[in-house]
Amino acid sequence: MFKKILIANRGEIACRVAATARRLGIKTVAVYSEADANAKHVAVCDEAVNIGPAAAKESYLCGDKLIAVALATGAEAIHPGYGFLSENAEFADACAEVGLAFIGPPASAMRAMGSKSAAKQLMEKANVPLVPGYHGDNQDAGFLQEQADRIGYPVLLKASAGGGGKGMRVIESSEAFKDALASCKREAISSFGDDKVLAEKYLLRPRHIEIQVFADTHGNCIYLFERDCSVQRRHQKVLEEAPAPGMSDERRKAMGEAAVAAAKAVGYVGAGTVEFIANQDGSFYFMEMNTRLQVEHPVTEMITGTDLVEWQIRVAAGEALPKQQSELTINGHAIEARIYAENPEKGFLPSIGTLRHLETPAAVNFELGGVPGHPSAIRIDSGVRQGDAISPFYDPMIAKLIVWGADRKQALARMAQALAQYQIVGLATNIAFLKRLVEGDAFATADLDTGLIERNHEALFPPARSVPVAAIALAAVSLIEEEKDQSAAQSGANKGDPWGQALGWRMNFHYARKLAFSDEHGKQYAPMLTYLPHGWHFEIKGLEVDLSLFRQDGVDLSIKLGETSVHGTVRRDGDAFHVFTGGGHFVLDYNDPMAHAGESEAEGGRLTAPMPGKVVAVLAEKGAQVKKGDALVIMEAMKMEHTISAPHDGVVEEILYAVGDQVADGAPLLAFKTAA
Ligand code: MV4
Repeated sequence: MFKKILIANRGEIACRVAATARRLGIKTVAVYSEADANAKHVAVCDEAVNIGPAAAKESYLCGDKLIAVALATGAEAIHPGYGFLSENAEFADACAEVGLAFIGPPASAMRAMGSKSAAKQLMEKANVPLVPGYHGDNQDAGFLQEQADRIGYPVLLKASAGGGGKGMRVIESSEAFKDALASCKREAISSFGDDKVLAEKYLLRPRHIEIQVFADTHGNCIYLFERDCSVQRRHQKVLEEAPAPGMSDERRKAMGEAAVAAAKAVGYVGAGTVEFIANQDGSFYFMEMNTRLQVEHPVTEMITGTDLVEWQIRVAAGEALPKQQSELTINGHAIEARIYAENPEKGFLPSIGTLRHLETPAAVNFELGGVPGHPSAIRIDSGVRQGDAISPFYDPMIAKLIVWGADRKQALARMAQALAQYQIVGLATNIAFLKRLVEGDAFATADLDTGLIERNHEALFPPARSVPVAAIALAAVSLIEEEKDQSAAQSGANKGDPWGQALGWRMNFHYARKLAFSDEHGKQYAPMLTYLPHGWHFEIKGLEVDLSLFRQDGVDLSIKLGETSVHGTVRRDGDAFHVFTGGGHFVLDYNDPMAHAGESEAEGGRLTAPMPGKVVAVLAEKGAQVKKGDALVIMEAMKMEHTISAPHDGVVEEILYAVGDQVADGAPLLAFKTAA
């Protein structure tokens, strides 16, 4: 067994690998870019070495640097994680050349699965089922059209070198074939430098079902059942679960054996995933093989009681697989949700920023975990902690939330509950979206296919709703209590002395207060609170009730609102009150009447970045007189350009960024003064 390994990755997967290595008594070497000097993966490893600038091309993707660090630190093996160099055959070869074990498959297996069409030809020989189609070398337009006519429409054209949905065209009829082929080839050559395409029968409402396989160097190859990853958005997986709903034992065995045949056909060793596309009737076809450990591997670990990273390390060290096929069984059901720093309301644009507050359901549900003989109910794999930043350089995943239940229904309920307990302040997240997804009928009834999110768009993107009264009351109580504490502290009163506290607020505040909040959509809320001996009289929009605070533990408040008791957490971030209650997260901006006292009433303001991105053009100069609608700054985000224009006639007072600068979501781009 290895004594020391280098982890050639960052974020949650680097932490995941380090956790297993530690458990096995293997020392770990972390590598990090300049952007990651204080990252969690650096802290959890035994040693850490800087490998260069933030851009992955100059750090995490530099195979030669990684190998040099491994040799210098005395590591015997390199774990590549997923992404970066994990499926790079040249890197695996380079490791072997200097005597380092690559904790992954042989380079030859990666190469064999690298080309979609060549892989499909190999699979055909190995009797792995393929979608009816043509995946040969003949690229003559007339010949391909004959093939498409033979397959029958709709036909799907795919770039042979592609993957992840790029370079695909659905063709509905023979008449449409020629133009679609030309357009598909243009995209293929510009995206992959190779215009080879393959043609297949286009499946309607397919499911994505993948099989985890594992092979060792002793000739053993087994499958660890399936994962259903049908719930995707633009080819990004959103929810993954194991086992696949509706899977029969026979079908599971057939898919498992097909996956093992696929792995054996390319001399596979280590952890791999064979992806199938399945029809609603259960018929299935080989899509591709991922020659790495996958993001969603924890759901398989939870239902099989295995540690796949341990298996990877043992296999790379030459040991036989820890279990045989007959020793593996499925226990319960597991679901994974990927929690991302992204904004579903803004087309899922990444949200860059700092995790100012991070409360995970693991802490809340701690007592559920660790029951002897049972998998823990909740697992969180994350590479970030409170206070860490999500930077624009890497994937904006915050965490993987994985829950286990005795059955799917229980797992689903636990997922909804865990999402309701997740509290993040500082950046936009997809948590509310995930919650709607797991609570929606389509997912609950397992009506799965790759179009689920698009088909349920209305339910998943409901119109903005008003902030509930309970959340407004929590924010109001939190604000008033905080001011009371401050004024008590300022007047030197003893916090434990009720007279000191009472005097504190009686001297400083009116008998009644009207507060002004606004929500993220600009909607105004103006609750009025009148002091009573044991609380307040609370009025908002015609509703009048008594309100009292009956328990406060830091940011956790319990209030009585009329006859109902309400519990919640209120976290203040500047003027923003983040209220977490009833599984929802509401942001109320406090319009503090004192905060702007003394400032002039000057009309003017700042224009802010609508999303994180890069400034690609500055079209106005400092001091320029501009007309309403004039383009001032152009930003690029997600490969699209966004123009920031003058909101009124006025003067550009200051430009705060230059071309090439990276800007965070909401950052002021320029100071602008509206013409009088
Ligand atoms: C298909 C298909 C329908 N019919 N092939 C998309 C990515 C690539 N790995 C394969 N993909 C598809 N191939 C045939 N013959 C539909 C998809 C597809 C898809 C597949 C898996 C998961 C999500 C998907 C979303 C859209 C389309």
